Amino acid sequence: NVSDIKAVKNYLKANYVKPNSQYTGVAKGKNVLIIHLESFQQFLIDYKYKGKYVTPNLNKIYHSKNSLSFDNFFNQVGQGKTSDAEMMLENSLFGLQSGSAMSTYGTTNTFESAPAILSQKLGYTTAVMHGGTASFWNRNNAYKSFGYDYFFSLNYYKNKADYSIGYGLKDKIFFKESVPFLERLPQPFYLKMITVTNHYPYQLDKPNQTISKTKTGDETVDGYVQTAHYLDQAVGELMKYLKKTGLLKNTMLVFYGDHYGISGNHHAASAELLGQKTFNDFDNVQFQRVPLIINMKGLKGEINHTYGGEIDVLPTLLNLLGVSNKGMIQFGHDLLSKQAPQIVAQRNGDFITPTYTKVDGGYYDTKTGEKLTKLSKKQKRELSTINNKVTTELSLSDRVIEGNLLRFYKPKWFKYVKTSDYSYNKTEA
Ligand code: GP9
Ligand code: MN
Repeated sequence: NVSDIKAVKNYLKANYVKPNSQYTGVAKGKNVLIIHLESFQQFLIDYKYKGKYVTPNLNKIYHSKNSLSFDNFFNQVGQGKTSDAEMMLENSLFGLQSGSAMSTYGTTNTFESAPAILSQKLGYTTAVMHGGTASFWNRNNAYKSFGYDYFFSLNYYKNKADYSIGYGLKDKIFFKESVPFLERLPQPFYLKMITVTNHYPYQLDKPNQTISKTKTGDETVDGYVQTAHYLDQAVGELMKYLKKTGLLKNTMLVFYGDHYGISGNHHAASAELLGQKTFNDFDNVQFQRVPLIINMKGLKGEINHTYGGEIDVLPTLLNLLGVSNKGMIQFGHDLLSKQAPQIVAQRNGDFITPTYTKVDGGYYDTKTGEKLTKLSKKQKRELSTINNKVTTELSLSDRVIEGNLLRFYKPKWFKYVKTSDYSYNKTEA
């Protein structure tokens, strides 16, 4: 109820992190194209298998002088997987301890999401393109609550037997068939394109297997380099198109890996992929890092080592677009801020900071990977502060979602989204 939202507002106000004014508005008026790299892990960047780079296109974008590439960026999803990533990126609200927030609360909750903010503040046209079925993760309803103008799901695409694999259209076909929709999008647009081919168990038809499988003997791991390579080729084709059409000149690209691909149950295979003798829970946290790459013509790029996560993407993008998120209920902060707290909460209460990593209840030294068994008084104090912050933010975020608290509070300028204003199916009038 109303007093709950007051507690949330007071906490966020007290912990507000000032965005980096050097970057405020540098992307103002640009299109925003979010490219959701399904199950794409950071270790793939610059990774070679049998002397061949697995992801040459993304490597090039990662190292570009116009890219802000975050190499200490972590996924923070829970059981909601892709939908938790979407909930975080669109709202800077965490997914839930169990289940999918987007499925359970996406239809009925009030949100103040990226599409609504950008359309109300800056007149953006907003859209999602995804070669999967519209109802998966309740997207067809949640996107209306988020205020997306358009949602091009599988029923908008030409689909034939060998066009799809796993959860939807193969990425190269998806990107290619998205072109007519992209071309008709009024600018400036905020567009999210969701890929699927690089998804467990990483199957791919022979003609598309253009890099050999790894030989760890773990069949759900050995296909990963093939589907990652395929996704990278698809990204390469999309970049060619964006260059040819001039869209690269006026579009800020945001690539992110939504969560890990190889789960924590494949330590032996993961060790082999990395050429490591041992591989423990701490190694797995490093291994499951995902990339965040913000690429835009004219952007002063760098490899940015700030520790952050998916909860921080929206505040970072809003600052780049010149939109202040002051007074908004967002649990993340600008990753470019000099005051970034660098505490990356995990949905289960674990966390990563530049000094400490808490995983499965154990503490490690983030720099050395050494397990901390005897904690000094100072370490105990620091760790209890961090634990406190993590559990407080997760529980406040849960209260916002489970209590649907945004219906009690909005910034003055924000107009609540009416889901009945949106319809996505071609057949709907
Ligand atoms: C399906 C796809 C599922 O639309 O997004 O991805 P997942 O949540 O399983 O990673
Ligand atoms: Mn996913």
